Amino acid sequence: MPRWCSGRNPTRSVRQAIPVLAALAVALGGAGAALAAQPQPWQMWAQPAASPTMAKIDNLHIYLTLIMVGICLLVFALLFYVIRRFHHSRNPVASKRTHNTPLEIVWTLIPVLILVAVAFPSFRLLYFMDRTTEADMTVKVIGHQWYWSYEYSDHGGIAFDSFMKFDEELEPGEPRLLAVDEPLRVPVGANIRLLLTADDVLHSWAVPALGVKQDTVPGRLVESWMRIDEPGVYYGQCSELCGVNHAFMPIEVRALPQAAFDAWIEETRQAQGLPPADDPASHPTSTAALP
Ligand SMILES: [Cu+2]
Repeated sequence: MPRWCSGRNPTRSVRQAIPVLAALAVALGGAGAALAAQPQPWQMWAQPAASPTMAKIDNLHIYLTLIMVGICLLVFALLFYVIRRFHHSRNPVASKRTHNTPLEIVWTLIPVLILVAVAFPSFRLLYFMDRTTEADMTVKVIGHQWYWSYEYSDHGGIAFDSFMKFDEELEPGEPRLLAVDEPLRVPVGANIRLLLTADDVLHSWAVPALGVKQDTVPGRLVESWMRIDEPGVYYGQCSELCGVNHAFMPIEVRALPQAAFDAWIEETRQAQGLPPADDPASHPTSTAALP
């Protein structure tokens, strides 16, 4: 028996490793398949898409990965062919050829076509993500050091701050460092225009399952949008380094059925002493006329 395995039975070691590898495979596969709107242990892929934007991002990702795999296979195949075919034992006299016009045209045209095939779906998705022309409602998102504020300008001017919950405040099942005291509540199936800004430094409002990641810039109002297809809770985090507590200003979005959302709006409006939503005075900052 060689020294490197002295005292150990290699067959037994392999047998012992099988359950560990099987558990690892289940964990990796399960993480990809689990319906989650927050990071999972051993997660390998993106969170399941919960918005049309994220579904399109997933599709583009798969498309680009296939192109990359094809290019890698071609390059490796050429590399191995050259190593073998032009080894000095098979090709003792090297070629003196300096150029080959047809070959050079081909190896210029093919990359150009690949770049065009990448550019068109990329730009189409960029414009799709950019804004919605058919917004059902508008929410203003404001980044602060180190919390978020939300304003519902179409719903009587409801506004509140959203702070991370400390460990001792967490309800059972709520994720640490992601749950907040006042989540952003939105109705399911509505096109929600997001108007984002910051009042001190750069922040970034990012929710992976919704495919939204938008820098917020002091003094500028930038636009994005989302539509959530399923009721649920979707977590995100500030994604632009903004100071010492950058890691502690998470984002929690709750998608509610329309009736539950309306009830919450009414309850919050009364709690904040705001006029009814159908009162013209309740739209002081309405953005409904935006293009
Ligand atoms: Cu930050």
